[in-house]
Amino acid sequence: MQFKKEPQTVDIDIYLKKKRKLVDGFLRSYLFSLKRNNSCPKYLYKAMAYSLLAGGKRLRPVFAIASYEAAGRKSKNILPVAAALELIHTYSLIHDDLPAMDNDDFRRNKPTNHRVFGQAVAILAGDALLTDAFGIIAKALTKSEILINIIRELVFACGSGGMVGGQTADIVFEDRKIRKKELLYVHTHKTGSLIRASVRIGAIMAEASPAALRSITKYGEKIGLAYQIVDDVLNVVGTKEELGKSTGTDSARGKNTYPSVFGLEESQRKAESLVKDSLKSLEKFDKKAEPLREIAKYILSRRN
Ligand code: GRG
Repeated sequence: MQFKKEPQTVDIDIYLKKKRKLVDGFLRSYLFSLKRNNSCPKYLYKAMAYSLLAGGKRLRPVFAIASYEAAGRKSKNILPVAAALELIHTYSLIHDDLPAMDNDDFRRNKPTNHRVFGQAVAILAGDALLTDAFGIIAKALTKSEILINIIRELVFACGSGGMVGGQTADIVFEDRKIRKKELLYVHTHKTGSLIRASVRIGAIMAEASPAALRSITKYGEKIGLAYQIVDDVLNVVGTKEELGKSTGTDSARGKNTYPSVFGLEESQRKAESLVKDSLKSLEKFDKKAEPLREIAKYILSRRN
């Protein structure tokens, strides 16, 4: 989709690069501390580091940082919390790729974790990343009531009523015709809930007003759904080289996706309309929300 070219206050490519560098720096220091304290078995450490440093886009941490900035804060205190979101996301990808789930051989342009380390270690690496994420958050420099709210957000977003619920529904609904309401549940939970939580956590950490938090939540809901619709579309029209993972896998597995239910064009239209809505929800924000706005547009044009 082409948005009207307006004078850009933020170069989104530079912004994303800068924030990814910060997140990567934190992830490396976290891995270094695992290595140094000797209580994490070397093989487990290697499996965790393999997937964590495989070169993801770091979008969930960037969402949290951009939302924190949109709500008026600039301190580095958000960084550990933001990076912890990447641990959770990476855990979900490792488990999602397992033979019992999507059975994928490639992720982030590399063989999947279980293909390198075996299923048992891959499962455990995912478990360790998920658990350590909460350990990192518990040490974040913020008020204890804010910490509790952040943890509550994540439990809600990742647990049975969030990401794991969405993933379960996705698997249970495979190979049967799905209702549109069920497809919406899968997408908003499997992918949308962690993205929604990422922007909410940035705003909560910035102590945003209730009205600002509501607007950012709306942005997160729209953009979270748009993200998975675009992912579905790319699974059909993308290339393995660009995406770093196999394509055409959804239809081969009989998965219910936006293109399989609505067709490609309608799916693309829905993603565009969700991005428009997400931008609308930020109307009351000033230029500090420009990165959030630009990320929303980037999502429609992404090729990986
Ligand atoms: C609890 C056993 C158990 C499993 C949980 C929750 C879960 C498994 C899987 C999550 C579902 C999932 C992987 C959804 C797809 C979301 C998605 C679009 C992934 C790709 O994210 P990107 O594009 O990838 O941000 P990079 O590689 O850039 O991080």
